[in-house]
Amino acid sequence: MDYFLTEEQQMIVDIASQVTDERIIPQRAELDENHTFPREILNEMAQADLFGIPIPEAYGGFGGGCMDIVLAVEQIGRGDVAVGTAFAANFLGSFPIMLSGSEEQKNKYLPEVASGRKFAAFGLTEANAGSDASGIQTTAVLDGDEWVINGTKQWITNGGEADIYSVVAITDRARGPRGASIFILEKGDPGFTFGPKEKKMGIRASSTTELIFKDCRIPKDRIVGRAGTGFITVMKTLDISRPGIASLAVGLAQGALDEAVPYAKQRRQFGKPIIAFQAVQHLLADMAIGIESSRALVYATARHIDAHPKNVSRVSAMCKTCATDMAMKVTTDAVQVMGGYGYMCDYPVEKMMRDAKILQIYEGSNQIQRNVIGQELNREYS
Ligand code: COS
Repeated sequence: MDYFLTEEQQMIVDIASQVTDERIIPQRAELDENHTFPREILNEMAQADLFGIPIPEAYGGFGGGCMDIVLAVEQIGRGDVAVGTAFAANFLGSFPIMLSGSEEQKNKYLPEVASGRKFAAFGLTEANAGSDASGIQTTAVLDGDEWVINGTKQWITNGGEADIYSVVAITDRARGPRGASIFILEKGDPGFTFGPKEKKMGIRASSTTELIFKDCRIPKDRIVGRAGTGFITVMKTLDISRPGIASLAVGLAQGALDEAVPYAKQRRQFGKPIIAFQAVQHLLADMAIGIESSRALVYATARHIDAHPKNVSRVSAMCKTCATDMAMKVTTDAVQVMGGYGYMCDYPVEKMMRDAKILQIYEGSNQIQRNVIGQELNREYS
């Protein structure tokens, strides 16, 4: 389908697609098997200027919008959701600085991310605060000219690999969500260490660790925005980041269809290729319908966010939920089309099915997304 991309957008697609076909797809099985962080590939993506996509031009980026991000991320996701996750987490970690950071913070950190010299990450989740994001326990206390941070963040993408971390901590517990603040942590800050790499069902090449803060002292000016505004910045960050997860899902599902159709054409049973059987054709047709409808929604959402960046929670939640549920179904059906071969690690679809699951969970479970949508509907029709 023609989505009327601009010349620049088509260029983003072409560059991301080339990295995917030439570098990611040939290596993805090995990266997954060995749980290897794809630093080399990410460095190449940085050299191709993909890291600068959403960073404003004033800070060394391309000044692109949500639509530009989803186009790049979709292509990377077509190759490997683990690489796509490691890539997109740089934007998740940078959005708080872009949205609420000081001029000094933007000048110091954003050019490093845009060039890919430094990787970024986002630290919100804790052992007892996942969906209940405002229930975090990590604290930050001002002591003279320094903040002292204590607590542990869990399941942080790019943990240990990133250099710059946007971390959420409580500065005033009595104020609930209005008592949370965001801080910029740098790898190497005293009292800041990492847990071991988690072993995961899927996206094994991406790094997931704890961030551990024990009397970690950072300069006073590392707070992002005013104290107490952190939760709102977190919510705004997730609103603009979730379409990226949706586009990973669209890419992943496209990758699964790209495996399933050629297989169905060459696999012969009962004297003919299995694609000649209507049962298989219908599975493939439903996969194609799901992918194209999700892609259309993701692009429409991204364009809406670029045109109207305020109050985008509902559209963002809708596209994340729709596309990631679709990707789970499409990758499961790709395994079904390929039968016993699909279940074997020799073919990529079993990995795709494992990778799909996290998309329904991270950056807000799809149940939380439905809450956000439902609550807005409740307000709209009151
Ligand atoms: N944009 C701006 N402000 C927002 C917002 C948004 N999208 N969503 C909520 N807020 C504001 C609210 O208006 C409220 O402000 P006031 O204090 O002025 O009333 C404040 O934030 C708290 O909102 P709410 O009461 O809805 O917060 P809850 O604690 O009930 O949180 C949700 C509910 C669902 C919003 C939240 O817990 C959530 O998104 N959870 C999922 C978190 C997540 O994605 N985790 C995964 C992270 S991995 S990267």
